[in-house]
Amino acid sequence: MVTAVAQRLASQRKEIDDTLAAFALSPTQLQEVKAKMRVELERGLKKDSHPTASVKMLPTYVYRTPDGTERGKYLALDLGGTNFRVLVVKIRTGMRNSVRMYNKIYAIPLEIMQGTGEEYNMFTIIILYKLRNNTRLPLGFTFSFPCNQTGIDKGDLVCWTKGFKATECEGYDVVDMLREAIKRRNEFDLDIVAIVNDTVGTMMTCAYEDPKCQIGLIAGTGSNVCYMEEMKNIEFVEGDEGQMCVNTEWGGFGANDNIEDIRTRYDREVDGGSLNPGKQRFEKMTSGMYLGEIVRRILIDLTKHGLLFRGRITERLKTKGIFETKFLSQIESDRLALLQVRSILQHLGLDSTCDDSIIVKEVCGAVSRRAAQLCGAGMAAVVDKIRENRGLDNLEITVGVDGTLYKLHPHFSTILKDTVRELAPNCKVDFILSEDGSGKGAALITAVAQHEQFAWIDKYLYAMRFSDETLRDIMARFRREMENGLGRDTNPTATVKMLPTFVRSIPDGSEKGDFIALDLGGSNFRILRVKVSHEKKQTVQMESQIYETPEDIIHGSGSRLFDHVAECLGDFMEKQKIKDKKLPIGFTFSFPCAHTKLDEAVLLTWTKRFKASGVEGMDVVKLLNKAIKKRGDYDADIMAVVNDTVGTMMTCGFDDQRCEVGIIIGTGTNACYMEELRHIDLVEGDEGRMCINTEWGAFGDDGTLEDIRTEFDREIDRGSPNPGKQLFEKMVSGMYMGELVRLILVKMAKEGLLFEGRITPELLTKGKIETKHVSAIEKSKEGLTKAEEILTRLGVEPSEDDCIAVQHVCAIVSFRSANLIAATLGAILTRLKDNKNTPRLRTTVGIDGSLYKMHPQYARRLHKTVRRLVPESDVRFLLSESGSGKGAAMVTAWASRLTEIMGAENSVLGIFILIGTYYFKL
Ligand code: 0WK
Ligand code: 0WK
Ligand code: BGC
Ligand code: BGC
Repeated sequence: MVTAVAQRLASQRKEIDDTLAAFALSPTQLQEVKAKMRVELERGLKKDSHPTASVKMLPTYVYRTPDGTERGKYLALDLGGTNFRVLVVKIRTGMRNSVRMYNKIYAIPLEIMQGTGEEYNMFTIIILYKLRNNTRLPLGFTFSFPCNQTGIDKGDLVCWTKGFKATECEGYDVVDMLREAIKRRNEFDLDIVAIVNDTVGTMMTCAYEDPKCQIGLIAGTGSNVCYMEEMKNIEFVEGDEGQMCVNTEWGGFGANDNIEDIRTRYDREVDGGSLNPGKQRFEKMTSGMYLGEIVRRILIDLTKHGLLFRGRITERLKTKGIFETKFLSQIESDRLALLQVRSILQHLGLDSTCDDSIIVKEVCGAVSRRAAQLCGAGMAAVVDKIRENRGLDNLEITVGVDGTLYKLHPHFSTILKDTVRELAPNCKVDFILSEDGSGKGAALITAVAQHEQFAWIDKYLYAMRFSDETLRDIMARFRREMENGLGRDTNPTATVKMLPTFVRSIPDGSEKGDFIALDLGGSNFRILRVKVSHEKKQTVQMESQIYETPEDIIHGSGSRLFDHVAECLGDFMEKQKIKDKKLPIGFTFSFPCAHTKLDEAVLLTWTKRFKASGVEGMDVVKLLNKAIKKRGDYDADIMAVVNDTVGTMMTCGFDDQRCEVGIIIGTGTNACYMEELRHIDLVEGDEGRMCINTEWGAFGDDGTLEDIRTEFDREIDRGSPNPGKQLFEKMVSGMYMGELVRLILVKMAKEGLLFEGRITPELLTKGKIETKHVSAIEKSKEGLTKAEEILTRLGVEPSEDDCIAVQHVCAIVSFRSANLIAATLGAILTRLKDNKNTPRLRTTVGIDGSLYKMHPQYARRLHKTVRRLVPESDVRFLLSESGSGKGAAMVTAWASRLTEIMGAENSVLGIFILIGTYYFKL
């Protein structure tokens, strides 16, 4: 009896061993697998055999691993593994580990994975739409399927694998499909810069931490490897220099029946029952999508033979896919007692004995062990290839790994590593797990690609990109110009005129009254009524009206110009029913004026579009008073003339007492700040401060910026109403930025770099590209669409790449402007810091101007560069909401009080007030 039971058990044991023996690969067999894999790697690389190779060796157009220079913010899509993830990745340069990520995981319904291509694309878009605020970011698309790439952002899907089978996708460019679908939906724009395989994303993610990482392995739902191959070995891709990452797609290994000797009938059954029979044979022996299914089929077989579960095959056991690979990982875990194995089997509707559990564990072990060994053999082929590529006896290299099977299975990684060590003894191979997934890697590739994509433009316009070192040099140069302007001896020849404004402080809250403010010189001529009152707290009411300043007026005679101003003022006072009143007027006149006092300002030179004759060298207050007198229908008292920078500083100073700098970045550009009176040689007195109008627009008029001015800047200047003047302004301000871009595009088109060399009369027309177009093209969502619209209007029939390139050209030109202004502002800030002799400057900068306000990225770029150039400062940037009119009224209030005081000089009360004010104000 006993012998019969023992015999039965022994034969059962033998039957089980025989079944599992097919999964036990001998070292020889593994060596053979390694050798065959190696042959397939080579066949995949060769021009002739590539088309028929089972291991496809697909080029990825990724030429290097990260070098730490990558930076920027990117969107990443990660599709094809267990989860569909969307990420926003922020990469900062300098410290190697500075990558911030925000991600969201979405489940992909089966009906999408196996529906139509349209449905699958729509699904992707709906997810992206949820992130529409970020869609302006360049996108790196991790697409974990075999793609025939012809560029970093071009890839035809060779075939679906794993659980995907969406129709009308295979053979099509995945990026184009998504772009088309987005266009059709027309809800947001997307700049897909790169498509990468998950192995490549994983390699890049890990290489960011370990530069030795040159291989990416996925052991997850699917199985695949990529590595950095020598360009000269990739025969079907042009070029012999350097390296390119190759996506092996080793999942296809065996398609030419060369591993039939080790494939078991269970493998064939699984293949037969899969979505893609005959394909991905190696993957079906090694990856998480199939291991569970292999086990299930073995269990069925053993059960059929009465070797398991008392020969009872339950419905559930017959259910395909019921035995997931995660159960393997659980069952094989050493920490799991047999009882727990039984409860897993219970959960699968299998009533098992302890023996059953042991056998199931064995089966799982056999299947997963083989999978790990096969991957190890494949990996050994890859590392040996790399070692030989480099002509080394010994290779040290790192493999970046990801995938649930590798991460969750208790033994998979160890067996894999052991196999590699045995089969590639000359290679010391480290494995690092990708903590962050391939999304980070995709963002790094996007950063590199974007750099590459724009590298030719960056090279072309390298003269417009400045390192911080250059910016600091420009800062020092401007600082010197400031000192020249302030010095009595040097001022006459200084280019940066540092004009005293006779404004001695910012508002202190005591201002009150009813004023008129004229605001001339920016893009609009505005007249304002400003009422400052003190009920509970100081409040300001403003009413304003914008008036035309027609071309013929600003280019005509000075008297016509001031007649026009006087006429508009009359019209405004009419509408305000104050023609009978003589309200104090503050005149914002946005041009360089030499003041002798607040209400005496001689125009030094016209800038921007203004060219009215007979005004330069004249006191503009006198000219305006004369025009008003000539009318005789109302009386006015011009109490102060202020530059728009001063008006802006005063307007912002009304809300923030720390404000001591005013900047305009609009049609023109300029800055003022509060300087110590003792440093202003041209003005008497040493006590207190006075606001200086720097007129930084003229920086460089003496040639100090020739080394950074480009041919485009010179062309702008040549075509301007004031050649040789305002050279700094012409490099940075709104009046010229659009034209700068146009000139660059003309040259690039002439050299065939854009629009296939198409040059149209519109493109050749001065002023056809305005700065508002530059802002629109750099706008978040619809930037590229705007580019297409604007370029189409110029008749150049732009391609998608043309639009992206033009957007980058706009970015370079506007970035240069923000950087240069950050440098000159930096000089003012360091001067304020030195004046105050403080280790850390805390100050507020009031800003206005259409370029700063309208351009989507300008403010952020300016703030960032200023903080980098002047780290020892806390600078608040305060946008002037109400324009400089309010500020002009503040100055007028002060001027009026001064006049009152001067007027009362003769009266006793007057003297007391004078003393009082002196101590608290001046
Ligand atoms: C995480 C990566 C993803 C990859 C996945 C593979 O971010 O790109 O596809 O690993 O592992 P799986 O999810 O298929 O197990
Ligand atoms: C609005 C101010 C005005 C200034 C203008 C500059 O009220 O004084 O001249 O900003 O910006 P722009 O209009 O030249 O863009
Ligand atoms: C795909 C590969 C992918 C791998 C891992 C395979 O099915 O063909 O492109 O890298 O799965 O996700
Ligand atoms: C003028 C400045 C003015 C600036 C901004 C420049 O062209 O010279 O006085 O502040 O434009 O409007």
